[in-house]
Amino acid sequence: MKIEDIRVFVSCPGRNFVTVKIVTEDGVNGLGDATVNGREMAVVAYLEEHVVPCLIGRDARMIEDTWQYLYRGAYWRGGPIAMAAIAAIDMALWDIKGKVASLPLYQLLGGRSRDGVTVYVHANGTDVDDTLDKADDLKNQGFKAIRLQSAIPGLPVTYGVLGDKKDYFELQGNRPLPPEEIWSTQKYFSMIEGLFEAARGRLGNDIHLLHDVHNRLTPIESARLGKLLEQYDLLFLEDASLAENQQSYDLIRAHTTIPLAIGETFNSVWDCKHLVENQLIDYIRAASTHAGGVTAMRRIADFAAIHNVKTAPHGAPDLSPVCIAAHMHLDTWAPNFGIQEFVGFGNDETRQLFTHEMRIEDGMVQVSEAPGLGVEFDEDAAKEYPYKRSYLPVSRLEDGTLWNW
Ligand code: GCO
Ligand code: MG
Repeated sequence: MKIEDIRVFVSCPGRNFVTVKIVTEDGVNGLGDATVNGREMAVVAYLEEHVVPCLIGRDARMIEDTWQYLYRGAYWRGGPIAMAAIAAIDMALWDIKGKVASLPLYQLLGGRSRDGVTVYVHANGTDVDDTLDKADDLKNQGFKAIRLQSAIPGLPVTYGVLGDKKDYFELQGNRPLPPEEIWSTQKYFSMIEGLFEAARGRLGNDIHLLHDVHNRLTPIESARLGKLLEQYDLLFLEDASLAENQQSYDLIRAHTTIPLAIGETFNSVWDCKHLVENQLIDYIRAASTHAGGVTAMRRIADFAAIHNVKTAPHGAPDLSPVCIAAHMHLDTWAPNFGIQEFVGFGNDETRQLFTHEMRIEDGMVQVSEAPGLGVEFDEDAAKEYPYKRSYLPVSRLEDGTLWNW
């Protein structure tokens, strides 16, 4: 079963998605997601110039060997661009294998381990009351876990807070140059405990609460935050501090029992090694698109399992429905699955380009039973939504110093 053609599409149904389609000589096709937010065209060049020519004519059934060929076989290993390219090829080959076997991906991985995929959704508001109004609404819709983010008083904008924008697509889809945002740790600390105190008062204890710091704190500040929020029983604290220096988490862990989660920008199992091996985190949040596809996610999940770490894959709107489907299959299978981040299946335009049968029931996503990933991509409709350059914002301290993402 030879690979006959590999096509790369960049479409912007509100925000950019890089989609790979592999076609075999037997006419079976598979889809992969290679979207790297704000760096989309770098992945396209990597794929078209350095990956596609090497794969034409290879056996589409050899998923593992193709993964090793692209990763181990390259002198310049790893990094987000190369790993997104490998990821998309890998997802598409798993999609093809599922279609050939007439089985949904989760069945190929080992079958179902649970009834459905419990998700955490986002409530973000312009102040504490607004955030909790939104959280209340999500709770009433049946969601069991909610991530709370509130605008920081005294700062002009807060990352991830929608303000007057109707959704993440409107917020993030059209920034031809990176906007600059201001961060103040002091102002953040003046509101964050109040948000969770009010949340427990209003939402009760029968709901999981989460919070994302987006790496804005130093390790000792994260330790302080963990201690402050411990009493509000968070499911986890996400991206408290950067883990470029993975030992930073030794320090955070030494001070607080708050469960810790990280990994949405990790590119391989090596990025998780110290954190997982030393049980410094409780949830690993790697994403299929950025860590090297289904093959890599399976390896990370198994590695995490033997160290009592659960999986909680990234689910932001810059992951296309192809990646979301891959996650739902992995989550349905992984024995050590924890929770899945979920922001819906995209705006109307995205749902027109990517069709699937995933559905939400009682705070859980039910994966599609269609063979492979269970997503179809409308190539013709995609032409109506061409690529538009768009960046994430840049963060500075109040004195102008460039700060962490
Ligand atoms: C999340 C993430 C996103 C990221 C985005 C960057 O947990 O949802 O932190 O908000 O910032 O995916 O591309
Ligand atoms: Mg995050």
